[in-house]
Amino acid sequence: MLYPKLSSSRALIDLSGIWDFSLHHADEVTDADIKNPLKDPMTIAVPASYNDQKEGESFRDHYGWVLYRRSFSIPDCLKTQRVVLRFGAVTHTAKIYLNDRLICEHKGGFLPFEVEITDFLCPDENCLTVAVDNRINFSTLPVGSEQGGNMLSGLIPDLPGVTPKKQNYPNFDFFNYSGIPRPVKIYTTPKNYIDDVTFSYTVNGGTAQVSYAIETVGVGDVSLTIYDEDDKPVAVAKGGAGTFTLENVHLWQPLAAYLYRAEIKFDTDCYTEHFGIRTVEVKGQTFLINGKPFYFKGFGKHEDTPFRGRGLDEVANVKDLSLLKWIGANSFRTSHYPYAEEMMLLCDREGIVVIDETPAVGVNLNFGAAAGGKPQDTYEILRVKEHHEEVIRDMIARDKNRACVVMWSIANESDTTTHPESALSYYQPLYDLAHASDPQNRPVTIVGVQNDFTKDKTLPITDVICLNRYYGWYVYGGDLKAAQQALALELDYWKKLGKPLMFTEYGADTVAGLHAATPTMFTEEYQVEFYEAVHEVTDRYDFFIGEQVWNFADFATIQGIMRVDGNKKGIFTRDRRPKLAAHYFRNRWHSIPDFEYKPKH
Ligand code: GCB
Repeated sequence: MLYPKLSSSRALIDLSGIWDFSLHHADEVTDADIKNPLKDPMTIAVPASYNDQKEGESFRDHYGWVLYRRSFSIPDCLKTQRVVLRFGAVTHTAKIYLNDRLICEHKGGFLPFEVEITDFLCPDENCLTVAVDNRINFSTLPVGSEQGGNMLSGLIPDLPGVTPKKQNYPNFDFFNYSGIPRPVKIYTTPKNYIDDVTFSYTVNGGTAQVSYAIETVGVGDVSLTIYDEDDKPVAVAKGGAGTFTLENVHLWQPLAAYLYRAEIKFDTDCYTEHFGIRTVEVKGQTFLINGKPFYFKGFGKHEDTPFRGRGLDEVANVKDLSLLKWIGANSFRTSHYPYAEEMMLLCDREGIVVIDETPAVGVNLNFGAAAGGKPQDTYEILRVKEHHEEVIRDMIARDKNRACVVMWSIANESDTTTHPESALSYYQPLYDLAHASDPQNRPVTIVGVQNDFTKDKTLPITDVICLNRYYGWYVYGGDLKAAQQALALELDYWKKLGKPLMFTEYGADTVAGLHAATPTMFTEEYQVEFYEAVHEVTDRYDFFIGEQVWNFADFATIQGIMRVDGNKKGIFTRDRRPKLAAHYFRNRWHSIPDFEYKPKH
């Protein structure tokens, strides 16, 4: 799906601003709810999660539907065009009404969707209502517990006469921020229009052979001109699909981005797509970018800032990438859902390497909120398979042209060891689907939870073994010697598989400002010693090709006895102040090259 852009043939109207808003207390939204005026509407800012915009527990933790409403008019000069309403994301389920008529529904809180509204428009004012449901359960991604109990506090007791508040029970460790977190836009196109653009390529020496496919609707001729960063035309092509050659190709490199600009024309429509050229390949136990062994230095992140929750915050995005560079990092993972397109475009421009993750988190009924009692077969009980296929396809369709994306993560911390065969038969087709959906055929991974790895049949099918490991925190907390021994045992095991391995998470909760001469858990000194201890081990293994720390910054979670005002594993605080460990990493990462750290040369 194309990102909406202004061009000589397309207009773009941003509906960001203050909308009317109300909490809805019934299980369903009816036609009458839509036809009647909102009861005592509140003001709410879009785009942003709503939860932290007003006070009160019943507001922040609201369970179920909310209604957003605003009016708009379309300028007369655009009325001969095709008009499209587009949502960057609505979390988690959306029903879109225009002038009281249901025009679109969407499930899944982290990917864009759009609907053509040309024929539904009124001549003057139009009334747009967006109903949003934040309920999570066994059929949603991320997964919510249906048994009650949250990730961090275990099961809620069921006692006669006690009525616990109605709430979501996330089977994941981040706050269930809800609403309209990404921009709502209207764009127009001519009646004959460009619908999608895809690039893939091979690089041989200094020459790139680029294949392209332009999807169009209507009748007309397609042509494209490619410009370099000096605005010089370097290739032209005609027809809806084909190839062109780029001589002396300027590659997109980590931290040295280079983007070509494709000006695409179809009949009277024009669209501009920027794209970088770089190759990615897993070879033996190395991860090659542009043919050279790359070492991942960076973080798992969250879209999480004060007041906005998970709402698009472009200032925070720019700042975060600046801090990434300051600390010597080169990459991050979009844990645990696809991030806003604006962030992906920014990473393409800034040369930041991205592992792009679906919202498949909590696919694990023997861990967290859903755990309790005897071991269960997650894949027999959950009802997420089709939706999981959908988010893989949609994420790849959205981000396929982004040079910054070097690997797809199709899930975080699924249960792969309680019923190893069930997990394998669930994931093998999804892994194949991800490969088949990607025109650039990037590596595909499934991020593994700390478990009895010797039983795991799923992780070994992936291209890079990505592990979340908490030796020295959840396992052997406060005993870093034992943590090192256990970690070495595990790395010795994986080494024999013949694939590259990296950490996609490792970390220790740390309260900023808490110090101790003799380090203990939660102090800033312990966080530094934790990382020193882990690196002493991982640096010994050549097949260990990357370290992504958990987490870039402290972030909001549901309340629970394991979290003091959120998850505190950040290397930065939530307001982006460095903890002691940030200076440790700055030292370490600026002395580790992006390429050829492993295997050591
Ligand atoms: C994990 C999860 C992440 C949590 C983290 C933690 O393994 O993938 O979502 O926040 O552990 O801090 O416990």
